[in-house]
Amino acid sequence: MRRICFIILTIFPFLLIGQVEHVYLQSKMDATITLSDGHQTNFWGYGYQSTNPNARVTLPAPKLVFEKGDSVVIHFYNNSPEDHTIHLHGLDVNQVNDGVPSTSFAVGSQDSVNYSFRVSHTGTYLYHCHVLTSLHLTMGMYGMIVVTNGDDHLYDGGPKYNREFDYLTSDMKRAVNDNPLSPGDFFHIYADYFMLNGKADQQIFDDTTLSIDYRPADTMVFRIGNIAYSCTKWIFPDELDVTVYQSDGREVPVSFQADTLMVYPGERFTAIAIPNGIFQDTIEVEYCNMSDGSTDGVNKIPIRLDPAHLSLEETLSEELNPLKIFPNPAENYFKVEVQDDQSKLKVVDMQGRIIIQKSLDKGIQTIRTSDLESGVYFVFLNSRQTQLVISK
Ligand SMILES: [Cu+2]
Repeated sequence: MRRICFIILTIFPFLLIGQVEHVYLQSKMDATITLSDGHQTNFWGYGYQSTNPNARVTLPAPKLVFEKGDSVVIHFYNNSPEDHTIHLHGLDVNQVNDGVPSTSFAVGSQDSVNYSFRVSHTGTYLYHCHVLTSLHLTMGMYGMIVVTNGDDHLYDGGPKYNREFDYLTSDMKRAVNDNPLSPGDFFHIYADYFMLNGKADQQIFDDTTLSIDYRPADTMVFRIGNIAYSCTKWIFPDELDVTVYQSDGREVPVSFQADTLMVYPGERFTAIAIPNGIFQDTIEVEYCNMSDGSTDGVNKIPIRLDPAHLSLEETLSEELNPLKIFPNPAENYFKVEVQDDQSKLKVVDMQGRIIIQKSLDKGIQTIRTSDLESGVYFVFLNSRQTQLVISK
């Protein structure tokens, strides 16, 4: 009877509060990953449970997305020969569901357990294995957890957004991943390979889910988590206004603008980014060694105007005539390809006044528009013409 009362008291709040979300994860230790230089190495990880025995685990693990107020049950099957856990990093869970083996329990080979908790705060969180943590982290057992407000606000009364970009930085010591059965002194991991959502270097440019194709009216949320041994320094371009609203799953007392943002191991930030011009650039992420502060690696996230936005402009322009200018909308300059020496270029405003008049030689020429006010203009190059939008 006492046991039944205990179960009712434990289970009942879950039935009452919010949606109950069930997630089915498994762990495996037989996966491989191709690094940015083509080298193939091993990783261990989490993936969704599947009836397919060849189902893969991923690096990072699947991103788990919940809504504030949800009750969550993670059904975890350890489909590997060693112990693992799921530590719910930063979430408000009780001790038995926290995945630290010494204070809750380890999950043995081929065992299944449930982790139950309620997500009470919006924000950016992590999960990772907490068995021999340094070894199991370099091997890849981590993922991100996002708790949304269930609408287009960051949190009740917080800013609205229309785009979301989630970035999890991590690293590995390649020699350990190459030979995890002889990890050596794995209490002293010195990472030498640095990742963003499991990708590095050119792989990031090749992955369209990582690059940022913005539209001028976008308000983007950046969710940034760091599960690396290194601290990371995020350097944002001038044309991006970045404001930090949440740190480690709580609203900061006063939101603050950030040109750069340091994210230490285990830290998470949620920020809003708004483009303040038309530009093409990168966000630079430096990986800094926690022992001596040296920069051991750099990854870059490309950011540019949505090509769909550009091609629409270009398509409209093409229908009228073949003159192309770039960028358009422009701020302080645009570029035009001139086919003949001594070509005549004119920029005319909506009232028909000639604002710029030049003779240009063959080649790609840059036309300064710093003196032009925001608005619509026409650009004539000899007999061809197109529309120019100045946006400042
Ligand atoms: Cu593990």
